[in-house]
Amino acid sequence: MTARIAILMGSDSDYERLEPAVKTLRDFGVEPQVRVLSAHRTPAEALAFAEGARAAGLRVLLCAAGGAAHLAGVVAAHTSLPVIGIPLDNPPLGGLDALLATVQMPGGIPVGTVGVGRGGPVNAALLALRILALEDAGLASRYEDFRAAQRTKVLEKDQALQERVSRGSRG
Ligand code: RP5
Repeated sequence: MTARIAILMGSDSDYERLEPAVKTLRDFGVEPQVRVLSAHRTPAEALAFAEGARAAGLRVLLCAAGGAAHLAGVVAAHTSLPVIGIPLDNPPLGGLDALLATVQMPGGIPVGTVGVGRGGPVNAALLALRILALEDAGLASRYEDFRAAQRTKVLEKDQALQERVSRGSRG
């Protein structure tokens, strides 16, 4: 089946932090295309990918990079598909450099940017799913199930924590 979501990363060293995004998409039955494409090291290939993405059937592009993270911006400059940037928390600046490079796009070339750290890749995947769900009723319904399950899980944790604290107060 043609992939609707691509996860692009600047280096294979980024992949470990992006596995939760792949897992999140798979949990919804959406298989992503996953590629290493660097704005700096393979600029011609990154550009060709971005230019061909819509015709290839892709609908949302997730672009992750650390350091001087130009991948999302360069890809967004060469496609009109929605691009979500995932700044990665590389040393020595802990992702601040990647965050600023990804989020501070010039007006006219939008890149939706998720947070640095553990939640970022998962939120990028969830945001991409929300976009696809606009025109996919089955996916929209699975997304509502996910929200309901998440709510139940948090309510259970709240209950468990209240019981734990009240046991502690009884000494
Ligand atoms: C960025 O440079 C990549 O996205 C990666 O986060 C960083 C370092 O890459 P490697 O030196 O580990 O290949 O383009």
